[in-house]
Amino acid sequence: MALTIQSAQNIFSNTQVPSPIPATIALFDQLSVDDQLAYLWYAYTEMGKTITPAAPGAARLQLAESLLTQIKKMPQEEQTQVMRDLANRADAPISRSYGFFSVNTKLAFWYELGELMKQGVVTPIPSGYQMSPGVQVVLEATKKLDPGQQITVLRNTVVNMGFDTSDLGPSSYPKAVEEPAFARTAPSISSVKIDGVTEPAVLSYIEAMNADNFDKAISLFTPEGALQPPFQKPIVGHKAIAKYMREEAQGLNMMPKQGICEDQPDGSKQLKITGVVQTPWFGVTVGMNIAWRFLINPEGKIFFVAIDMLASPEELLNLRRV
Ligand code: 45D
Repeated sequence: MALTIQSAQNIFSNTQVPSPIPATIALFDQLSVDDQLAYLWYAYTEMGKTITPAAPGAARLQLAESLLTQIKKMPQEEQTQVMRDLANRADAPISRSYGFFSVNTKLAFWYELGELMKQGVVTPIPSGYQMSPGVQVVLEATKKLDPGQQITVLRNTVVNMGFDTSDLGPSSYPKAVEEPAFARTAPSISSVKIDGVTEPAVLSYIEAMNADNFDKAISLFTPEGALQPPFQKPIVGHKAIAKYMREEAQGLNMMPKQGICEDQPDGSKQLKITGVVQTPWFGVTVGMNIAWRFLINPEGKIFFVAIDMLASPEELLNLRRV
């Protein structure tokens, strides 16, 4: 029987625990725009007491510079309007330019805006703002998340802001810009060991990803293979996966710890591996507990891999089907 992405998505589904991240984002989505901006500012500054992202380098900031320069020159009410437009995904000039940014440029933009807010150059919260009780509810839900989950919520809100440019024709795209590379915080481990797993495709995948060798990682996939990032639809085919990895998987430090491998009658294998991933934005200070669910075809190629955020550290050991 031919492997399908749809059935691959469900492997090990009965070992999965629902993550509290989508529930938190759903609460956030219900807030009014001003409440959303206030929530984000409080959540970001609260989180900043224990963990702060690494400052983006000058090269990355440069990609956001023209927008930041415009915002700095604006009177307070206009600055607030820009942020409302971003949160509303409005079709306004700055919100539209932002919509074309890569994930990491969006994060760098907000990082710098946050610095300007701390310096008093940009206003964090609309003047005369009155907090509604809903903000407190989302803040309380956020406090219960671990740091890896908190930065995922923030990243998600940053990614979703700005005008949605995905439906615009290619003729409206600005010229693609070369993204600067992340400096690696830790030397990549050259021989990966995962308790319970010897599958060569999986070990080679982790090794390649830890060296940002995306060509090597892609070569391990079948041509119609797919990669499903947390809370997203599968990304299908070598070209699309390569583009995604170059934009979003650079500088990650992947530390798989243990896994199980189940041989299927058709010669394919299903593996679930749990471990910790660090993002170059936070380095060793934040570990994200994740699972990889691999479907390896009978020829030893990756047909499918899903990356899931785990609900809790206990889930790291939750490999068996019940
Ligand atoms: O005033 O095997 C706000 C894949 C607004 C690849 C702000 C992967 C208000 C395959 C925005 C709040 C990539 C899928 C200010 C593995 C406001 C693979 C500023 C997994 C000032 C394993 C906010 C990778 C700021 C994973 C500056 C799981 C926020 C990667 C900054 C996860 C937030 C990476 C930052 C994550 C968040 C990175 C920098 C979750 C970064 C998060």
